[in-house]
Amino acid sequence: MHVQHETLFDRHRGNPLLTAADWPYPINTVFNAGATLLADGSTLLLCRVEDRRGHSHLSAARSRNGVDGWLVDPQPTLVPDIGNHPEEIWGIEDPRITFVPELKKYAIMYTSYSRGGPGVSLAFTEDFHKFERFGVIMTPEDKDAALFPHRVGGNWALIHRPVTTFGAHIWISYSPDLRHWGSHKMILQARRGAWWDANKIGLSPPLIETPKGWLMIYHGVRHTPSGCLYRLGLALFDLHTPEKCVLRGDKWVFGPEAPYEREGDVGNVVFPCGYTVAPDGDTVHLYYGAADTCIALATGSIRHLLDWLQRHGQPSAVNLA
Ligand code: BMA
Repeated sequence: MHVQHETLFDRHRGNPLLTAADWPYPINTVFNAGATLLADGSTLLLCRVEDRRGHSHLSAARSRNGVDGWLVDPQPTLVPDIGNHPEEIWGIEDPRITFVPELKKYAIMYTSYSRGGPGVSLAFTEDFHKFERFGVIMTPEDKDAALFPHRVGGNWALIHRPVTTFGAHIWISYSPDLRHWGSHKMILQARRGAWWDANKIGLSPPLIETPKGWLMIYHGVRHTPSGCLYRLGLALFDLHTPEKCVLRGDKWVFGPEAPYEREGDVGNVVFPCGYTVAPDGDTVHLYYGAADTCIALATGSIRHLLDWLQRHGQPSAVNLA
């Protein structure tokens, strides 16, 4: 008997939702979009758009139902501002959006591709038309960052993924004012050897706040003789002490299978940067870049994800030794 693996995310039958053909101006590819619900209940994707130079900018696409009828901004929405921000010289990539009720603004953490490598930049917006840039908040090499929606123990908090000679692991940092960051702590470590998440992991979309804790969907990168494999795993962090990993699953839960995930500019990549939660408070719409070429949607249930972690997860301690 062949026992199937549990399916935690269902691909939308309309996938891919957005491709270069949907763009009002010539582009190479569109992928890795941040996502949020707007005040009127519609969905906004802030898409990473790569031009034919190889540089990326961000463009907004809006839809009533988050599935179809996308209206893409006629011009790029947020473009590198090289004059004021030389760190954006080779483009801006992979945005993660967090609505911050205290500020009544959306925070956007994105990768600024500088001569020194990728760093983490922060910008705020109220409407996705005008943006206020805070510049680089984590120096290269660092990426895969997202802000928490509210303060934790009085301080702002952010997840990010600095790269050191010791590997690419997930860290948390705190700030009193969103500009000065410290109290850095590694919170989730890449495994070693044959594991699907060996050597290099990173936050995928922003954390999902649940009564059980902060639910993290993270990517693991497996280097194979025919290239990298990007897959997703789950971890849960303590609600009040988010540096404490309460549960981590051993197995990946979503990986490249569909043709649009297998083939593209960078094949075998699923890379979500955003999600929205439906009015039922449980259904999560995960928007992901597929093969660095298009944007796709998979749907899951927060309850099922937590339930899976409860059954398959274990506490995971960081080992700095
Ligand atoms: C990562 C990021 C993502 C990209 C992925 C696969 O390092 O740069 O933007 O989707 O590689 O190429």
